[in-house]
Amino acid sequence: MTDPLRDLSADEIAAVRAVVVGAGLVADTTRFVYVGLDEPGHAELAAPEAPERRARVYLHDVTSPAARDVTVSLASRAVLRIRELDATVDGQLPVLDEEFALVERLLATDPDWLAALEARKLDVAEVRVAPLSAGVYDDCPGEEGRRILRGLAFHQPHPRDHPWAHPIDGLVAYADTLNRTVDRVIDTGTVPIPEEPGNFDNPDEVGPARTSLRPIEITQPEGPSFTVDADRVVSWEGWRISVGFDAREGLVLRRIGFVDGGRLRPIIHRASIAEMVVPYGDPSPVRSWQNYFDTGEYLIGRFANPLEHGCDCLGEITYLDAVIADEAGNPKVLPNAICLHEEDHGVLWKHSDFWAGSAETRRQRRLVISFFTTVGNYDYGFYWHFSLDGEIGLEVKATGVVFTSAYTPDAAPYATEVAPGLGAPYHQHLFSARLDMTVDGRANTVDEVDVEPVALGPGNERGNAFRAARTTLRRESEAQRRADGAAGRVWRIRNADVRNRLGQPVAYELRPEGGPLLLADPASSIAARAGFATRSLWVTRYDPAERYSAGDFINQHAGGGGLPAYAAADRDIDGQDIVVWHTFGLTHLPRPEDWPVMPVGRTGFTLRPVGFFDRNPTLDVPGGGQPG
Ligand SMILES: [Cu+2]
Repeated sequence: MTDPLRDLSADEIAAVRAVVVGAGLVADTTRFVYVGLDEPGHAELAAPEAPERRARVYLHDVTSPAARDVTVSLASRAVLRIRELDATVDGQLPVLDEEFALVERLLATDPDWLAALEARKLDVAEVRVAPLSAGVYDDCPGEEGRRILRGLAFHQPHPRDHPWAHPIDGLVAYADTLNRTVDRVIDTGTVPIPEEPGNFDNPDEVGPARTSLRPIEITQPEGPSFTVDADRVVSWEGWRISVGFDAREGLVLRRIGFVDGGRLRPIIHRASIAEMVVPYGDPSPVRSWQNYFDTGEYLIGRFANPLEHGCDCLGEITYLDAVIADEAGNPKVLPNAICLHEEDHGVLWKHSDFWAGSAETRRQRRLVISFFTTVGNYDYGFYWHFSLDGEIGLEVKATGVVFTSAYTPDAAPYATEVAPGLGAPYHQHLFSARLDMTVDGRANTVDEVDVEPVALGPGNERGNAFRAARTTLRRESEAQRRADGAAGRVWRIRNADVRNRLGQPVAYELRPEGGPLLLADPASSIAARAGFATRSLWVTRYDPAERYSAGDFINQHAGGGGLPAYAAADRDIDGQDIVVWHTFGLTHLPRPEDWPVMPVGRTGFTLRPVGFFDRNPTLDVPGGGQPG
């Protein structure tokens, strides 16, 4: 049987388009904002008959407020459901590709905008405008129900110049992309434009390339140790992982399991980054609205980079293409979007024994499944790691160009001067991992485990005692937790019905980095819109409709959706089919070293087996450096 969870094929995307067109839902002005698999839920997958193959389609009209969330059956070639979206309640569908250039074009003929540029002695032809999601603000009256993007401007003196080096501060414009009008131009006064260029790709500016680096070659003469089958199931050293890709979430890994004692043991049914947000911390009136939900507002998957061998990935690489829909609803191949490779990861275990005279070392390896995406000024790499010892990790790499401002005394508490007169406002990159857990089955329970000292007294006369305090999170209201590095806090996802040889419940442990959560005030607009980012951990009862951490529709949505709404039901999560959601991220105080292009900053989390195996599962890894 073909995999019911496989990505939509190019043929299926074409069929979805034909069904939607046949149903009369598509005019010349209709755009396919998103087309993706409407995944069969757990109950459907468990049923004896094969689940219905469905797609979900977001349709937007570029000339009217009509927006639809459509479900299509590929089996019956029919529209199953149409949800008409109400912009005043649901907000707007994600930002379109074609809107990226639109804001700049609308502004180029606006008298107020031209006057503001004139006052700064700037030629409009040399001014680039970043098309930025608007958010929802009480002090922007009249925007409700309309499709708004805000624009911040940069000077580009020549076509190869990186405009980020030359922010035109004190100026912002709000545009209505549906009515193609400029709502407001706010000019708080001329601020000197930083002049030093930031062209990291120009040898005349950065100097000649160093010649001291000698080649590193990674060779695997017998090829990698993994295989990928026709359904994109990767098999590697016990691991089984189905690799999927979605225009919104990017990489989606499904049915992650480990073959142990000849038996495939499930661990995670589905893992993805269900949302991410980049809130900025500068209260300047021209940019205090800056918050980008790169996943829900821009759809990071569709901007996946074509990866290049020798640059993005080194060694023996397997690339997979991804297929998404373009804005006309036609299939579009993203070549080399996904990279698979196996890498050496230092020492796995080692011991030289004083008594037994043994001296053994084994090397760690990991399987890496990754993709890179570019959203505006930033580039993000998402690297899932699977190790020989059963550990799962996600490392997110943030690189690219920091968003910039003019560096002024007012900005000083909220930005770093990264080049003369050039500021980089403080901001956060907060990610939400959705982990549909199936540790040896669907019935899972989460325990919070802290280490805590024991008071000196009877039974602890020397005061050396400390213990692990376990608290079972029994309901959704109890499962909205913050990381606590000082307590070594972890969350153990266990299966109470399955025990290891020691009688302990089998478990995987989520180990957070414990960086800052959302720093914006709880009463702020962004705190309502990014409620997920106010907690490190959420656990919810599985519901196939609960897919996205900030809700289905994010762009200009007033907030309250996603995790806070899902968890409001306060369902029982003890020994149930549960989903674990983890917020993690970077709080970025830019450095001069982050300019003019930022060395990769890293964040992520790990999931580690705890009593999942009966003992160290890597005793059979051969020594001597290389097998054979
Ligand atoms: Cu950053």
